[in-house]
Amino acid sequence: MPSPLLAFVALGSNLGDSRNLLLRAVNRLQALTDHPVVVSDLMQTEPVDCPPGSPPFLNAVAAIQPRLSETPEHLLTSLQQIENELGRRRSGVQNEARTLDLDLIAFGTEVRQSPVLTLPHPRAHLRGFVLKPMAQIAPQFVLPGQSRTVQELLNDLLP
Ligand code: PH2
Ligand code: MG
Ligand code: MG
Repeated sequence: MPSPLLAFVALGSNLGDSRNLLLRAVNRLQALTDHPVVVSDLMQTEPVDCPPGSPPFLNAVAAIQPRLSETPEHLLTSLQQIENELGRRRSGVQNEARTLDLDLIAFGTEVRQSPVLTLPHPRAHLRGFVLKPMAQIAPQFVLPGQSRTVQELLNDLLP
């Protein structure tokens, strides 16, 4: 069997009841696909590039098998809708504490460079808080444009 096309979504929260918010977000992701969502453990991580004093994050990565009609742009819109419905408010401060952040990391082999969407996520391959949970569910996945697997990228980050 050829491997199915998968989209990867990074989940993050460092405001409010983060565990509950991430679990509710996973439930909402399940409504976007006809196949079971695969989710990593929820992992507590230190804030990276956030304002001083930012609370720790709870992060996870989910893999979904998009419906045949699904596009990266439409999936992104659905993710933003879930963020908003679960209480995301934006003040304009970069990387401020947030109830829920849903980032589209990859959509199969799709590559995008548009004002609304960059695929794969431009910093995913550098971020332990993405690579560690992603390595749990898709260690052999190669992000488009990378030559190393997610597990290898994670190993490179570890001391
Ligand atoms: N998200 C960011 C910036 N920094 N740090 C951690 N640990 N987890 C995140 O999800 C995160 C971050 C931008 O969205
Ligand atoms: Mg983010
Ligand atoms: Mg985001």
